[in-house]
Amino acid sequence: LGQKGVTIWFTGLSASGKSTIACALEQHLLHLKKFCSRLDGDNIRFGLNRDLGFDEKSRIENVRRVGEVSKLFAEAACICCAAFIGQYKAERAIARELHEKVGLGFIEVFVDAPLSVVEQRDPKGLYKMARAGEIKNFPGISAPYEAPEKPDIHIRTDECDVTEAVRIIITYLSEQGYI
Ligand code: GGZ
Repeated sequence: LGQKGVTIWFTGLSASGKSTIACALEQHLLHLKKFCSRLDGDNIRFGLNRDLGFDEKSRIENVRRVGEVSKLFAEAACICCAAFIGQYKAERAIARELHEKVGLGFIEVFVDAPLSVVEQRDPKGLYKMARAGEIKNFPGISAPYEAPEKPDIHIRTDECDVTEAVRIIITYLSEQGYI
C-alpha cells in the first residue's frame, strides 16, 4: 500500500463534535483513496462493547478495547479514526503507548468546546438529563473530563467549522508523511 498506519484519537466532551469531524475526515480520506476506518460509540458500543455501560469501570474498559482494536487497524496500514470521549489522561496514554511501542503513529486530537457551548447544543438531551440527575457519571457534569495538556492537534469547535477542522488534520497528516 505504501501507507503508514496511524490512529487518530478524537477526545472531547459529549457533543463537542468528535464524531462529526471523524466522519468528515473519513470522507475526505476516502476521496483521496486512502485506506481508513472509523470507530465510534455507534459502531462499537452496539457490537464489540455491547456488554459495557457508562459506569467508570466500563468506560475504562471501553477505551482499553478501542485502543487495542485501533492498534490492529493501524497495524494493517490503516488510518484509523477513533472518536471516543476517553475522559482520563492515563487511559489515553495507554492507547498511545500500545501504538508507539510497536512503531505505529498515534495522533491525539482535542475536540474542544466550552461546557456552556456543548450544553447548549445538547443534541440528545443528555446534559439536561445529567443536570437533573437522571443519568449519572456524565463527563463535564457529574464525572471528570481530563483535557489533554499537549494534544497533537487542538480544535476549538466553537470557533471553527467542520471543513476547517478537516483541513487542519489533513495538513498535519501530510506534514507527518501519513498521506
Ligand atoms: C455518557 C452517554 C451516556 C451516558 C449515552 N453517559 O455525545 P454522544 O452521546 O453522542 O456520545 C456519547 C457516547 C459516550 O461514549 P464513549 O464511548 O465515547 O465514551 S467513553 O470514552 O467515556 O467510553 C454520548 C453517549 O455515548 N451516551 N448515554 N449515560 N455518555
